[in-house]
Amino acid sequence: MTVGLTDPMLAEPHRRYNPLTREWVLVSTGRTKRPWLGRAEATARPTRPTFDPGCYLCPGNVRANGARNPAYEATFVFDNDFAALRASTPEWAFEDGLLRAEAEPGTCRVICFTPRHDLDLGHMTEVEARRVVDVWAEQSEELGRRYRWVQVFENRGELMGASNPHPHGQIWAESSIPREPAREDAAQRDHHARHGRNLLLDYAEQDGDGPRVVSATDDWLVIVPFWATWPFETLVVPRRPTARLADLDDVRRDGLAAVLTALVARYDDLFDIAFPYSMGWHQAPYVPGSTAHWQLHAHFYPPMLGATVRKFMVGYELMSEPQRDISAEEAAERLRGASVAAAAGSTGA
Ligand code: H2U
Ligand code: ZN
Repeated sequence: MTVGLTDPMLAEPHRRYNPLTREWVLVSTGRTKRPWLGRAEATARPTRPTFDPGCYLCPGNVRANGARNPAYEATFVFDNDFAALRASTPEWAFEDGLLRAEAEPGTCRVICFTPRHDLDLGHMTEVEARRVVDVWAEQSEELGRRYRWVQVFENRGELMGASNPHPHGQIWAESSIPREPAREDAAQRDHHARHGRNLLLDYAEQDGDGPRVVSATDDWLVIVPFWATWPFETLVVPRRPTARLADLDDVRRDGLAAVLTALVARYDDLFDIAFPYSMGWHQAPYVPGSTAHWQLHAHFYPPMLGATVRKFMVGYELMSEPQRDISAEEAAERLRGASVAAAAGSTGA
């Protein structure tokens, strides 16, 4: 028998299940009464020049390894000069009792989203953001011909380890399927085998018009997932079966560009800071066989609880399981209430 979730139930500490990773998260909403909550005094966002002669990502500038960037006019992709994975790594595997290792050939690239040093996804026009979507898709397909896993991601802000404010992201491609996508692959595969349907499409259908929705169009859903771990975590998911970025047609790519700029604008408006986050795409691994079980999606993991208060995944979270302090429903409500003006303004809408 299913018992309906009631507010009094949710007001008490409880655990929520993440069907994508098959892990639990502890939700302790009573802690929202702590004094740091509420909009902080507006902290002026630093304004950057459109071009910075000292920036290693701006057009025409020299990078740390001495290479010079071209005078690019839209997006620019280059091999990471300090790559964590190398295509030249020879394959090997080692096993001796409990000691196990294997070589990991791969490739790391950097994607400059725009020549403009001062822009970011939240302040781009939809045309500019659409170019980023196209580059993500093209790069994924190209690398997917050589590697099983292609990870597109962006670290935004110093707090998330971004080394430079110039709008950029990264792509790492590798031979193995790493932990997170391996878990998601297994969960989606099992769900599909059991129900003949796609896990995230089922989720979108069940939860796509409820209190956790941030924004929704015919093609896209932005939602604080029921099982969100990070305070203002969101999931961006297409509403129709889609395995990879490259499967998106023109209309859905344009739609995605609009959805992404609006989402980042909302994040920035929430506490009036350039909201730090790590975002990344999970798309079907490039392996032979059916991709019917896989649904393309992006995760946004921002660490902030307030303008100056960061959620640390430390003691209990590291040792036991993740814990969150505000409910997914409250986070969604606040994101819905945040303004998309920065994004809308840039298109003149
Ligand atoms: P992050 O800001 O997300 O760290 O990405 C920037 C990447 O750019 C980083 O991985 C690379 C760093 O290795 N990089 C270069 O490839 N060349 C440079 O001249 C500086 C930084
Ligand atoms: Zn720059």
